[in-house]
Amino acid sequence: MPVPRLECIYGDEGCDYLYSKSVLLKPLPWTLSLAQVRDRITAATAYNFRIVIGNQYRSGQDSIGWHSDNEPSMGFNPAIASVSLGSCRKFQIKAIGGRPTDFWLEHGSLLVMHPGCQSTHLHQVPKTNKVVSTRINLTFRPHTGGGR
Ligand SMILES: O=C(O)CCC(=O)C(=O)O
Repeated sequence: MPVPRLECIYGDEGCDYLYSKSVLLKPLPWTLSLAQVRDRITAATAYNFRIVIGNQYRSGQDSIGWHSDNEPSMGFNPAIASVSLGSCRKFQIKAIGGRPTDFWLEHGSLLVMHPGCQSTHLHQVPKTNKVVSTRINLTFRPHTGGGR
């Protein structure tokens, strides 16, 4: 089933990422630029990351629906750091069963979802009818190998 965005993955060798029980992403090796961004986020947060998933939202009709990032391969209660580039898009987060809070993720912003967040909250980037050009989002994630 195609997703309404383009996606890619870079990371450590062997850190395959399975999501929705059906989509298997196999990482390309870290590029110098991605490794530099990763290391700056680690220096700022003290979290370590082994993969980065890139999403490209080509227009307002590209999106990601409500979900939590709780794939077993990231281990229990992962910390996830999210960098946004390009167009500003609305990011919504809500406690499970709760009401959403909106954040506007601007070019160059860093959003950190600390351990525990994926167990208690869902997040999404909804579609918009506003004219927006490309946005790229990079989510830096751990990988413990669990579940695969
Ligand atoms: O594009 C974003 O800001 C969120 C991406 C996301 O939720 C994900 O990759 O799981």
